[in-house]
Amino acid sequence: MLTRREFVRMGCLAAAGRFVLPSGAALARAAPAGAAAAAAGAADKKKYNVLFIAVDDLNNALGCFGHPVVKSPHTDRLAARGVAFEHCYCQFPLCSPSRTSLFTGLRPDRTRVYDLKTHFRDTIPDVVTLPQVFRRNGYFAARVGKLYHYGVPSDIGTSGLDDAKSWDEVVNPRGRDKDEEGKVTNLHAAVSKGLGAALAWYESEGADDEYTDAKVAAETIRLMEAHKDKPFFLGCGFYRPHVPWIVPKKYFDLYPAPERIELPKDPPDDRSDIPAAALPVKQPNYGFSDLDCRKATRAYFASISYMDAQLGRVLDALDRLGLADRTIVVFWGDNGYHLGEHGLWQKMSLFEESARVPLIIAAPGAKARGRISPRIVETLDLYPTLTDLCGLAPPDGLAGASLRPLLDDPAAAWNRPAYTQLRRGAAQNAFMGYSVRTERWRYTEYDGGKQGAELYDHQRDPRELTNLANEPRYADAVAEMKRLLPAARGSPA
Ligand SMILES: [Ca+2]
Ligand SMILES: [Ca+2]
Repeated sequence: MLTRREFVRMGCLAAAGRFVLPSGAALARAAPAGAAAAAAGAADKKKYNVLFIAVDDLNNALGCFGHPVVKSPHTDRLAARGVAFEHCYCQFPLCSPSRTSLFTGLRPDRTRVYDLKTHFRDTIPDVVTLPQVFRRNGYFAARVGKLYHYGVPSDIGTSGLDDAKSWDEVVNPRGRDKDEEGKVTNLHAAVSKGLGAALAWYESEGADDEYTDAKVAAETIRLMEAHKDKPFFLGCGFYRPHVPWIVPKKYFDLYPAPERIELPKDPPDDRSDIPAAALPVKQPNYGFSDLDCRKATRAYFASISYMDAQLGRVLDALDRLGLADRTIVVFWGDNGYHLGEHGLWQKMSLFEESARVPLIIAAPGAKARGRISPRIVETLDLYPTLTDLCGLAPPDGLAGASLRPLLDDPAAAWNRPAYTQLRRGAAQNAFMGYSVRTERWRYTEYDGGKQGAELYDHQRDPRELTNLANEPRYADAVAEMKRLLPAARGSPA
């Protein structure tokens, strides 16, 4: 008997022409132990290209993960070619700290980048980034759009907080959306929040190819065409679904009227067991009406579908150029995104919706196709994964692990937890929150527990509605998770 979610997931992958097993749990039972190790042993030393696709503020609302409403046919098509990780976590639910951790392979307490201003070349000047390793091995490395941090939408068209050592060439597209920022419906207009942090959208009238993400796709395709005959590491950084949600109207029209968009149905007392430090915004849903929340959700979904269509153009070009069988395609999000769970929006929480990000890896030569991995992985695992798949020597001290065994057997034995942290408060009053996620539990402590702790049982409570941290009968689980927590800080420098 399949759940609805599994059915949806099977349908979208089957539609893409791939056989898929119904769920990670079923895969775990079906996969013989040791298969992964044997497959991993057959290392292919061929030089693969890497197409590294970053998507800003994308959560797991995607067809390939069983979302009942969102239309993402091209992301689903990519998932059908490889392994989709439904439990991948960012190391810090904010653009710059997350991306810095991913590109250096180090945890935030090693990079010491916790905000949107600090550059890692000021804190760890000699670190060798992921694209740098490829450059040093003769690859052409280039970036189109947002790979390292930059402010969206303010820095669109600039290099933002880029790292010159990482790239041979950079392209900073700028599209019609930049010229239409004044036309948005802005729910935060009254509090004059910057447009990069406001819930704001516009059902634009332009053609698909006029917007920044279409130009990201076009420039990525141009670079693939120009460099198809030698190994490349090509970063393709999409901007949507980061706000402002300015995309063509036809993508809004893919979705039901706002009145029919569903909001999370949390119990009224949900917040009663949540420590204040866990909530980035105290007022539930910023005080916005249900209808406005539904409109915002619809605009987020429309932006996903627009980004997805641009991804489709890049994937088409990959096939047209005959690059698909020698290019590793990685598709990742830098942080999750709340759409009203616990009354929260956007990011900067340690709840599942903010800490979890989509990750899809389609690697030629890997054994699994169109499968979902239930294992717990981290975005900083991408660095050792790609050096492993491409046969390059990684620098010492990376915090992650190669996901290669899971690309051959998505349910292979895997016992690594995921860590996500954030910083609350300003200057002297700042403190950290650390969260550790295993397949069963999420445990979070703020200021070493002084500002609260949370334990959620994902076997019974995947929406994290009941905090068990103070329940005596869960003392053993709390103790076990506390034992894992110190590793969140990473190994000493
Ligand atoms: Ca982001
Ligand atoms: Ca609760």
